[in-house]
Formats: sequence, C-alpha cells, structure tokens
Amino acid sequence: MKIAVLGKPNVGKSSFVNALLQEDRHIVTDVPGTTRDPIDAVLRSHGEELLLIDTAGLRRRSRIQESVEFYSAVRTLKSIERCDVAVVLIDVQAGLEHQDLRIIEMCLERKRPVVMAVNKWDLAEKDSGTAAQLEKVLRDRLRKFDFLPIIFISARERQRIYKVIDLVRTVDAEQQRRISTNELNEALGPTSPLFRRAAGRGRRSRSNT
Ligand SMILES: Nc1nc2c(ncn2[C@@H]2O[C@H](COP(=O)(O)OP(=O)(O)O)[C@@H](O)[C@H]2O)c(=O)[nH]1
Ligand SMILES: [Mg+2]
Repeated sequence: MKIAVLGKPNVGKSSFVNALLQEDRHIVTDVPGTTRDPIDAVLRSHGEELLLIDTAGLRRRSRIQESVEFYSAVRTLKSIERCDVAVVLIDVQAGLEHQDLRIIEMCLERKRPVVMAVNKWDLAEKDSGTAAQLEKVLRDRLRKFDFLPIIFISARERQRIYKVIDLVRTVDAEQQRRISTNELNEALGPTSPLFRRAAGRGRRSRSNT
C-alpha cells in the first residue's frame, strides 16, 4: 500500500514520516518550510511493507538567499496519483483553510480515500472537551467532505501516529470493498425502505400536479 502524506509546507509532513520511521531520514529544521530532499520510505507494519510518500513543496530563493518552500499543486497531484490512500495533515494552530479543502478535493476526485490528521496537538491548549469541539468545527468546515476520519496527532511527541496508519488501513479496506448485486438490490431495490420512500414521494408529487 502506498500512502501519500500531503499538506501545506510546515504542517509537519516530514516530521510525521520521520516519527513513523523512528529515524531522521528526512531533514527537518525549525526554519519554516526548510525540509529538503524527500525520499520515499518503507514502513514495516504488521508484516506488511507500506510506502510512505512525503510531499515537498517547491523551493525558491528569496532575496536573502534563503531557500523557502511553497505549496505546489503539481507536486501534490503527483503524490496523489502515485498513492492508494492520502493522509492530509493540517496544523492545529492554522486550522482548516481553503488550500486544505482543495487538496482533499484533489484526492477524492481521483478516488483516493483520505484520512485527515490534525498535527501539532501538543501545542493546542486543551481540556477533555477540546478534541470533540474542534472536530465539530472541522466537520462543519469540511461540508461535503464531513465523512472523513479525523485524528489529532503530534508528530513531535509521536502521539497517535500509528493510529493514523490504522485509519489508513480502514479507509483502504472500505475502498476495496465490492458490493454484491444482492446487497445492492436489498439496499436500493423494490423491497427496500429506501426504494419505497422514493416511490412514495414520486406518487405524492404526481398526484399534486
Ligand atoms: N510542536 C510541534 N511541532 C511540530 C510537530 N510536527 C512538526 N513540527 C515542527 O513544524 C516544523 C515543520 O515541520 P516539517 O516536518 O518540516 O513540515 P513539512 O514542511 O510539512 O514537511 C518543524 O519546525 C517541526 O519541528 C508537532 O507535532 N508539534
Ligand atoms: Mg517536508
């Protein structure tokens, strides 16, 4: 299974990949957006090899000769096309922005299931209700994508990072699932409650005209 790690620069993609690998294969620095030279990495998990695809932004030389990374839709798209499942990271302090919705949309348009991981949870001021409240806010913002699994993680503290992989497995299994004709008929066919309700509505609207 190939897992793309997506998100804007500085949300912690490389840190997340490093945390899973427990080694510093990727260079992470404290200067925003200075991760360099991403390499695909293999994570062994439950006797299986998972390919992790980090997505670096593009680098651009600024006036002060510093290398600054910026979000690149082209690179994101390349990662999406190579993957089976996408993990979209956001920064808990930045919240969910238009750009993040665009990344999620790009994944789902290409039929790649998405797990949303809210990173830097260690920096959030929180009490026992914070995660539930924030999850509700995020689902409202996600609108038509509100079905996505959402998990709060800290790549720095390695908090719940393997739970992300569990969720990846779950959404991948859902994606692989084939529904038999029988099951489909039962869900949508003439004997199903859904069908009757639809038919009922149809009759009512005809008799109204
Ligand atoms: N506090 C905190 N900082 C993090 C966490 N994950 C990443 N960072 C920091 O965020 C910055 C950007 O991380 P990086 O992995 O390079 O982000 P990328 O551009 O998405 O690959 C670095 O300074 C990291 O140390 C986290 O879970 N908690
Ligand atoms: Mg990076």
